[in-house]
Amino acid sequence: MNSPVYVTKPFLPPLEEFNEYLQKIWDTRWLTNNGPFHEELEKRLCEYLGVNYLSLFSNGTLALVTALQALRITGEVITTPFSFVATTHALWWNNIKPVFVDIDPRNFNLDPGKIEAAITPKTTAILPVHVYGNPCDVEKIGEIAGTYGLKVIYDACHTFGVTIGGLPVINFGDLSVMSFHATKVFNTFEGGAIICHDAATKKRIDNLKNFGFAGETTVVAPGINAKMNEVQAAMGLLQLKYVDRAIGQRKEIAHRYRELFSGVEGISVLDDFPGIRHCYSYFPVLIDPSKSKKNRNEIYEELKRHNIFGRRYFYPLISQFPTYRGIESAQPGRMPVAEKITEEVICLPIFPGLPMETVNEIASIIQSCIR
Ligand code: T4K
Repeated sequence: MNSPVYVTKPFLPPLEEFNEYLQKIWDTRWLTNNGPFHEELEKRLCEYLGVNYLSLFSNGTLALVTALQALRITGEVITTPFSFVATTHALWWNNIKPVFVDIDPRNFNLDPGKIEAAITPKTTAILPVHVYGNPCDVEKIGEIAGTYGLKVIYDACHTFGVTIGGLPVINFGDLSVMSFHATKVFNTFEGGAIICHDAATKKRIDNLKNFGFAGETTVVAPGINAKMNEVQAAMGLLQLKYVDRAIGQRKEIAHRYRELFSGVEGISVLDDFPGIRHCYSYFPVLIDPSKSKKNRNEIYEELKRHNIFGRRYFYPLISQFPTYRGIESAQPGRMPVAEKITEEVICLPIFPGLPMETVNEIASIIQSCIR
């Protein structure tokens, strides 16, 4: 490959269109703190995503930290080790103990069958992740939460416009948190959001992201500065115009990879799940070392030699990082599925504009490593 091919490449709208928005920002001198583009984007995203209440954030991590504060989560929270480290960091920033539970081999999400055994009197919530945009078993998780009186906050940072039987996945649970980082399906350079179910909760979240201010002279909580600015919001408004097309292109790429890998022993892919509208944010494949000439790490290196930069999302597991490995639930051998998947997974390049010839080439390099 002449120029590097990364796991993703942010979609950007035509610069002329963005300039029109910038001109308005220059004219009004309204740069942040609930500016007109911020207000419009909240409204437009609610419409697009099919939700009633959404608060924009400067990034997904601060949205996660704030979501936990908004519900006053304390003690222990059950979560997955198979995610980006920000999921667990958000607990740490709130002085909450993460309790890691294994994942389901079918979708790599928190395994609901293993949650109950991890509940203690200190457990207050469950923080699952819809990894790669594939929905968790929201019904079962909801049932467990109901039985034990736990809150559910979904890390929905990989989902955009994903639906289950026509219902937005981000409407399940008490809160859902999204990321609009540059590497995501829908990006505002950096950005994020919390989705909630009622106006009072939105108000609390909006206060928390603005230092805890509830009006000009009252501070009701030790909030943080996590506001989305007008340049980010303008980018979001423009991205909305193109996002369906972008998801369509991702879908074509995912389908092509699947075709190319179908029937190849040693490599497995996740298929589309029935009844789900996917957003194809990542394209993970698993390399079975017992059936492949080269293992995942060797394939990762081989791709790099061809100037192709897949990523081992999520390796190592969060529970294996030095900062978290001392926790009881993180001990080796306790999460056999996650420990296996993290050694076998590699996410391949997928983004709008990735040429199909490149997809073919990536698949053929991998196939030559397997047989
Ligand atoms: N929860 C979950 C489940 C998440 O996945 C994330 C973020 C969060 C929470 C937190 O949300 P944020 O606070 O980030 O909004 C990236 C992203 O930085 C991170 O947002 C994302 N998850 C994570 C899965 O991936 P890195 O360290 O892999 O990023 P980086 O800089 O290596 O970028 C990956 C590739 O993308 C590069 O090799 C090239 C390409 N790229 C990247 C950027 C930033 C571009 O072409 N242009 C760019 O501007 O973490």
